[in-house]
Amino acid sequence: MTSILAQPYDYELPVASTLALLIIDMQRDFLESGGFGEALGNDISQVRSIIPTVQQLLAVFREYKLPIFHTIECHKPDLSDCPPSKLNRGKGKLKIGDIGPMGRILVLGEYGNAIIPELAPLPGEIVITKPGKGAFYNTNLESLLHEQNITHLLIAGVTTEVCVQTTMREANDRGFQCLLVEDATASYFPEFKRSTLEMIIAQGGIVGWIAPAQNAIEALEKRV
Ligand code: TIU
Repeated sequence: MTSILAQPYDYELPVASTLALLIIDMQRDFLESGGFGEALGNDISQVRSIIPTVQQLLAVFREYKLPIFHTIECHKPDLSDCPPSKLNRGKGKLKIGDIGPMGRILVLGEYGNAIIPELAPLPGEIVITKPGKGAFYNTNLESLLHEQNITHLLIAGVTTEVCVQTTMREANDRGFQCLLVEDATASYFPEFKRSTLEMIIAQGGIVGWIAPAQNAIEALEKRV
């Protein structure tokens, strides 16, 4: 049995391939200028800093042929899956569905909605399109994970306190053992990232574990 040196205590890695990498919303809409993140008034430089670390994790999972899931936050072109509460939230100059510099904001199939080229999925890697913040809401992610007997998730992506945290809590409630890779997740607000990491591991790991990518990579190297 191998474990990842983690907080609040070591995270035990399963022996069989019941571990997957879940990369949340590393899309142009959140990481590049002219997307949804910037339309909400955010500075995108914070979130771009994790790209090399997510690339490193992705490379290790690919090398060891472990399952990889990517998610995309998006809506249908007719916005029928975007409730008014989400559509009308905020006072930005561009709303979901409006035409921005990278195409329609947060709409599936638009240039700006795609995963950034640095982390583009390869054939065989599953891409979950999700209308909510959590990756389990209105998606088939849970059944796909069960089909592959996945019980353990290493989670990365953006933003830590919104889609990543929501997804991790949803996964935790569904019985998955979740570890958030702390240097492979980012927020537009560093203080929100810090608080989220603290919340996850408080109370004996009420939501799960956190560890730096290097600890996870070292454990995976020992495991295979
Ligand atoms: N605004 C913000 O921080 N995040 C989102 O709207 N979606 C995700 O976190 N992916």
